[in-house]
Amino acid sequence: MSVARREVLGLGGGLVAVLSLSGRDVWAEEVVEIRMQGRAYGSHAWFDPIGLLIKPGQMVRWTNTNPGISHTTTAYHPANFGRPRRIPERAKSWDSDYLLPDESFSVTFTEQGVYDYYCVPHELAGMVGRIIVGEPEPHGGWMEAIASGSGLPDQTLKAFPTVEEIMAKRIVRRV
Ligand SMILES: [Cu+2]
Repeated sequence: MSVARREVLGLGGGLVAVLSLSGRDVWAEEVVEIRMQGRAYGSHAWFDPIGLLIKPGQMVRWTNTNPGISHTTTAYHPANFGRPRRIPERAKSWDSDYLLPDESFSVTFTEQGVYDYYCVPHELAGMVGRIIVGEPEPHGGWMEAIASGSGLPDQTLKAFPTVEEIMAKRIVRRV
């Protein structure tokens, strides 16, 4: 009896979660969730959603929902393995280090702009993400930095959703 009830509640919860992922509601959430997912053996791995538009002061929480596989959320920043900076100049870098299944890592975003990040073991498999905070000016320095794409492998660059797509949809998913 209690098991059945839990299943029903679980279904309902899933429905609510899907609805709350609609673009309009993400602005109302205090914490926005990104799931780290993948297939067995790491042959394919991704962040869901891959693109996100949030307001300054909102928190993003990554959770590894991939059984048996570890992931990271790591900002493109010289502080992380000397990678090129692809976050706003005044923003703080982050690196979750390896998250085991069911572990989470959170970042609160205060500086406006575009933030690109990746998963250390799955960057070449296209496991990257882009978060836009606020409404960045179209001619700001960050836009040029993103456009130049210096120092990233082609297959990684191709995986990012465009700034325009994120601005239009607020949430971009690839699955
Ligand atoms: Cu990964």
